[in-house]
Amino acid sequence: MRKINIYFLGTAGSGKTHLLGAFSEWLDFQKIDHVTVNLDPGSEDMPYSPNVDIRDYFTLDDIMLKYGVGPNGAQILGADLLGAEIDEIKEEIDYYDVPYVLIDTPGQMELFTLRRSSEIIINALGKDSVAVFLFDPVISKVPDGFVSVNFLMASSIFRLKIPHIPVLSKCDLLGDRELEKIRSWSDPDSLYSELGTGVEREIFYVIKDSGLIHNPVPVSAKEGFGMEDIYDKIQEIYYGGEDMDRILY
Ligand SMILES: Nc1nc2c(ncn2[C@@H]2O[C@H](COP(=O)(O)OP(=O)(O)OP(=O)(O)O)[C@@H](O)[C@H]2O)c(=O)[nH]1
Ligand SMILES: [Mg+2]
Repeated sequence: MRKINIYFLGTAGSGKTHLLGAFSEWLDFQKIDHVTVNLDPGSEDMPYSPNVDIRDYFTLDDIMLKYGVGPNGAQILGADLLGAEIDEIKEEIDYYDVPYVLIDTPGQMELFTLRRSSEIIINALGKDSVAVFLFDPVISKVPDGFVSVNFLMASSIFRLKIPHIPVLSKCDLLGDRELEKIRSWSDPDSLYSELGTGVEREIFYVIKDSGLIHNPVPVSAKEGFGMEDIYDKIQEIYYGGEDMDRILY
């Protein structure tokens, strides 16, 4: 069966783990088969029980003990060790004959996006891959924060070379007016009028010309909304006959 890998990516605490859990519940409800994979060795108190779990191989505590490093060093080593375990993880995933693989990534996104192991993982698990990229609402509700997260997503696209679906997570925390404002920023002119002068405007011209500004899909793991939108976007990307380059950039 064709498997589509769905990576949940975003800044620390943006809601990756809970969104994966909510999306998995929604798929269960729709009777759509899938498998959940946790690639975060530091994960605790998860809202779902992963079918495949990197913590069965090692945890951050194991790494700190074994290599005598602190929590930050352990995160970096953990990201690199992930790449070394990927063949066994793939074997575990392949045991399930399902169309969707939901993959939780380590807390700090740069551990996944900027280190070489991500390339090894994506290549090993298969080219039918998509990233659900979370915009943290607390960061994204101010114009320069919104632009900065767009740059982070651009860097993730640049690095991973897979289609990205931008989502605005934890939308239940935003008021209607805040949400409306964020949505209005998909129109560059509206964003321009809210940015400061100087370097902010210089950067604005870069992103306006490159088409880097994306309008994230509002979702909430807590209230369970937006799941169908994520699913529809994945269908569009993989079964809509779109040109992949156009979707990527
Ligand atoms: N109100 C609200 N809170 C949420 C939602 N999703 C996640 N949270 C909370 O946000 C915090 C972080 O959520 P996680 O899902 O652990 O985020 P993460 O990106 O996986 O975090 P790390 O892996 O630690 O970087 C937790 O306290 C969650 O309860 C949501 O949809 N609404
Ligand atoms: Mg997490």
